Amino acid sequence: MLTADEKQLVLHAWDKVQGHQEDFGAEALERMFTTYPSTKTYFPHFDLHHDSEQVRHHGKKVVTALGNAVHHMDTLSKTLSDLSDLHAYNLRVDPVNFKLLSHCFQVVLAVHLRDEYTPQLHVAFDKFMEAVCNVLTEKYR
Ligand code: HNI
Repeated sequence: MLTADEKQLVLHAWDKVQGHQEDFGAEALERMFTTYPSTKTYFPHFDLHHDSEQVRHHGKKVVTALGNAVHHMDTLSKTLSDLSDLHAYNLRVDPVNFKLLSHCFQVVLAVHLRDEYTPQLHVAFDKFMEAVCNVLTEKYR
């Protein structure tokens, strides 16, 4: 559970992501595909090369969904219900992969926010991503 202060930290930090959804999302995906190549198996229909339009477009969708979650942290299950259905019933992404993307997205934040990505923001963001991933995998069984 995020404390009220942690929620504020995440919400405030999101101002820095605003406007960079596509860049940050594409970078997080590229890091995930490069560092954990098995994640590429879910995207056989994508061009996964650097700067691929498909990856950029998908990255924007993922980060936009995260932004929606940031703004509805108290109702995450409801907010992410459709995405939870999609990942559990249609895509069947093995839940271990969510931690990998979550880690890669945090690396992107650390790289771009630099000194502003404090240990306090790091823990708050980690808890937020864990909450999102829990919702996205809660319908698996
Ligand atoms: Ni995920 C589609 C959000 C983790 C594989 N995913 C989406 C879409 C969003 C999304 C948004 C687009 C839905 C739509 O078009 O209606 N995915 C998220 C979020 C996370 C996440 C917020 C975790 C933080 N997805 C993952 C992971 C994998 C993954 C870890 C696999 C490694 N997602 C997919 C695939 C699709 C997808 C595959 C369909 C892509 C396509 O367009 O064909």
